[in-house]
Amino acid sequence: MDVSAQHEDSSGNVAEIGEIMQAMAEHKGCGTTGGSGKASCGSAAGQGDLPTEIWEKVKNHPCYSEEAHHHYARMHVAVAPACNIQCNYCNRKYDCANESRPGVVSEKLTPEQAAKKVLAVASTIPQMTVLGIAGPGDPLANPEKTFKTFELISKTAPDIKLCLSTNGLTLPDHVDTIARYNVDHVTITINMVDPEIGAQIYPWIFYKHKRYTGYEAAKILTDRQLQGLEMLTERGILCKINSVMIPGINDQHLVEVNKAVKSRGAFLHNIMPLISSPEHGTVFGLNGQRGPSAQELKALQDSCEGEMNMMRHCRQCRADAVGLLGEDRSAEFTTEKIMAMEVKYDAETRKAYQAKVEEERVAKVAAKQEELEQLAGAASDIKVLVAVATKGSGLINEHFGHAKEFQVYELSTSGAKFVGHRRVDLYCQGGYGEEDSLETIIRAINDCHAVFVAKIGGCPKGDLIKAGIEPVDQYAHEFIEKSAIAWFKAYLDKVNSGEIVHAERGDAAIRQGALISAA
Ligand code: CLF
Ligand code: SF4
Repeated sequence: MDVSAQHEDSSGNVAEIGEIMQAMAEHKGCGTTGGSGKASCGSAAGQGDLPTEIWEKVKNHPCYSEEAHHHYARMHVAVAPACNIQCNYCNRKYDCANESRPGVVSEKLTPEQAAKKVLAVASTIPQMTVLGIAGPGDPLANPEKTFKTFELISKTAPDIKLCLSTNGLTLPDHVDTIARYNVDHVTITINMVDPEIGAQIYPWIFYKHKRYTGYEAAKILTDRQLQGLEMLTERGILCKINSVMIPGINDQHLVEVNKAVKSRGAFLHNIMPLISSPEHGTVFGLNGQRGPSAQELKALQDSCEGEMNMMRHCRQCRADAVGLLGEDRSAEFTTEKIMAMEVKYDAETRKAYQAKVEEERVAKVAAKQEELEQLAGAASDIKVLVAVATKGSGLINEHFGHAKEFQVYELSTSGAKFVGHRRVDLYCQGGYGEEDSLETIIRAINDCHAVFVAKIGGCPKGDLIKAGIEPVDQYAHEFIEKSAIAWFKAYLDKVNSGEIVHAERGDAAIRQGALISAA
């Protein structure tokens, strides 16, 4: 790989982009974990961990920074309907499953409608910092619509970061255009680097006016994906790799994929679970191909973490998603509603709002550091998972019955580390608790020792305790990490004094099925 491109950092030093990309890929510590020096979720990297130029690019991108995803929102515009390959986990009736959960359909837009939508959302949600194009097909199989949209937005809202997600087949043909439009973040879905395995995932591709199948198709696809990745990283464009974990097909192989993309300068690797059920009408759904369990997914992510930054907070968003990751406000911004809206784009208001968000972030990190100091010197190999109900801002601020997902943190003497999230069915159905939902919630967080909530009723409390999961509401509306560390310290004290015996928990289920928009 030619990494001769150079740039100047904020201190005036000229650095090799290749060196910086390598430093990023090898980044293992996370200053925000209390300086334990232990490898941590790379996407949780803080200001002190990354070169200034890279930090500036990721600090308010909710996908490229785990920490930012509690505070900043992204939006997608569904301007790209066509696709040039077939994945066995995709049904073309729906959005591109490389980013979206299968079974989700987005409202398609023209570039002009998309530009108006971006301004409408940016005016309503000042913490929306990133515009992504991720489907419903492949953005680079629809290059005119994709780049026209970027062009319109870069003129009217230049403070919004541009982001793109692609299957990579035509990527090498578009790298110069991507750079020209200042698209600073590109995701490539890479599920294999071995065409034998690829042939089990991709039945065909359409390339240079010709259809290819089997090994030949997968060989072309992998070559083009890796070439595109190299070309982007040579230009200093941040690349994230999405991989779908398909047990029995590519689960072992993804370790090889991780090495291949790391060596080509990828910044972040996002291993997502296959979501597969017969009603999606996909090849994998119909042939009974299962997705991984929560433990299987975490074990693979953990095994790749020593190699490079791993993303664990992906929500497999729909192609017209709007809002914080994990919330879906797309129904507030339908074409009909947007066209009727009078939009006033005020960059200054957005800036002022974001300055307040930054203050909140600083307070959160300080609170965590303070709590971590209390844990300093504690020696224990115990690691536990806890689930958290949150509406955002890094706070425990959601009621158990209103949670549509739980965030999962791993607690150890190194601190609290975000390791994933679990989507669940709402427990509270307007005044009463839904017992069936409670069962699925318990299955979804069955690997957790405790669940942190702002509030919880007596019934679910009792059932959770019976299932061995401690409901914790004493930290309502406080910062997540600080509270979780305080709880963990008390847990260790109880174990050490013999008051309780630490026991491992079982596995948990990743919920299958499509996201149903709440709005
Ligand atoms: Fe969208 Fe993707 Fe950009 Fe993010 S999503 S194009 S990088 S702005 Fe993010 Fe959504 Fe996961 Fe994608 S959580 S599906 S990783
Ligand atoms: Fe479907 Fe996306 Fe694969 Fe195309 S690239 S077949 S839209 S999952």
